[in-house]
Amino acid sequence: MKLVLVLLLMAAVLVSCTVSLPVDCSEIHSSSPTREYTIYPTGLTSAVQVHCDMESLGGGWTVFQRRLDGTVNFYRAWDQYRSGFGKADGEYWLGLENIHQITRQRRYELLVDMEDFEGNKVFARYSSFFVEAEPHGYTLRVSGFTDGGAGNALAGHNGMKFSTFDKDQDTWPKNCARSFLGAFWYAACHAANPNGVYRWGDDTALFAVGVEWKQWKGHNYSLKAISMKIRPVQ
Ligand SMILES: [Ca+2]
Repeated sequence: MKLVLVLLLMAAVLVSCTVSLPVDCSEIHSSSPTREYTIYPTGLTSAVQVHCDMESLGGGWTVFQRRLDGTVNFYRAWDQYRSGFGKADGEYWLGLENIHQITRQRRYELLVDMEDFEGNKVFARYSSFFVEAEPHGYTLRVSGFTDGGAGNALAGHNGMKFSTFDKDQDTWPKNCARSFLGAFWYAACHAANPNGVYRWGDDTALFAVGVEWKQWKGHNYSLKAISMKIRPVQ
């Protein structure tokens, strides 16, 4: 009898722990600092480290893409973009499956923060962001643009499937990922190339291969920093 009670108590504790596991950064206490946290997109066995932005526009943002110093190679294959790579305290990609699993649960908004090498900072905000399941090519659904000075570089990427150099799902006869040295929801091909080559500002040697947001700095300026982050819509 005593053993049964102990087991029941343990089960209750386990259930309450499971219930309180954060799915994303919005479920981590709002007074917590901006840093790395563990989230659980699909329950107990799905732990993954992310950078939580607890400051921008009220905080609670889960960063799924981050460039800041060129230390991580982003020219990677499909499997890597599917499952994620890099480190949560530096440059990283959270992974398409995680992004899909998080955004399928509730309605999310997207914030894209960026900075050039002169210290200027702008952003683009979208009131709706969703990534479809893998059988649908992890198609991007983004809308409801608000301009924070960056311009709307994602307009032409809405409705596109994700492409890597070894998985061409773009709408161009050639391979966008190979030609522009990144991986993204390419069309034919891009106005935003956040996973392109980190190349320290102005560079015209190779066309449109840098970390770019065309509507702000054009196709030959590679940004110093960019981060893409999501938060449930209240
Ligand atoms: Ca193609």
